[in-house]
Amino acid sequence: MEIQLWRKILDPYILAVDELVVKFNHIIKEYRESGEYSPIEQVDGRVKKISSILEKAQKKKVNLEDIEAQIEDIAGIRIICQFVEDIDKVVDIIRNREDMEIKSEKDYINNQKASGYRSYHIIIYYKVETLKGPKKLQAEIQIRTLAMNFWATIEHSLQYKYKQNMPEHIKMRLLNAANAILVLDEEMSVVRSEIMDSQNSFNIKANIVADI
Ligand code: 0O2
Repeated sequence: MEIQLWRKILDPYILAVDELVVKFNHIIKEYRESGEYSPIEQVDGRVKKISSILEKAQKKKVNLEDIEAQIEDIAGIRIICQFVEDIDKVVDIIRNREDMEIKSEKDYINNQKASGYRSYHIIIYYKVETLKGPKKLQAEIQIRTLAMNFWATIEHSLQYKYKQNMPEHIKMRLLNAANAILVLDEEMSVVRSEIMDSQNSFNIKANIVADI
């Protein structure tokens, strides 16, 4: 396929990613401006590279004309949270939005992949307006903690380095690291709930003092 044709196909996806990143960043802003804790720490987005789309299409035996329907992550959004509990809140925010229609969800948080990968994936339908009119396309939203993202980033670059031939001892190390990440996220959740408890009791005491 010619590069011009690819540009035409990918242009609405670039728009979708830009819009979605703006919208999620706005959620962070709304929380922070009202003095509330934001369950979203950071948002990132990308349009899949043509070479990666072709590679995935080949792997999944998808014809060129079916690429947009079959490759769900041409548009990709990554939402990073501080704590595991925040992930459920973000999922609820997405479920309640009228501009994002959920197609499917994959819970790799409670069902860790064999590699050790953990993340929550939502495929949405999202409508963009183009010169030719509205276009409904698919986008993948990955939601994970800072710690899960650390693991996935390192593992992804190792996958890239080794392709299909990652040595067994590295796979084992990565699985060990994934377990350590799980423990780290659990520990941080305990710290979080203790901070919340002490903040609540501080607020209650402050209110009592104010009432006197
Ligand atoms: P890239 O380079 O990040 O875009 P399926 O047909 O459902 O079995 P599919 O469509 O790959 O497989 O869906 P899945 O498993 O939900 O994975 C989608 C994306 O999640 C991947 O996109 C990765 O970004 C991420 N992911 C899934 N498994 C792993 C993993 O083991 N390690 C890391 N680091 N990331 C993972 P791409 O296109 O594979 O890669």
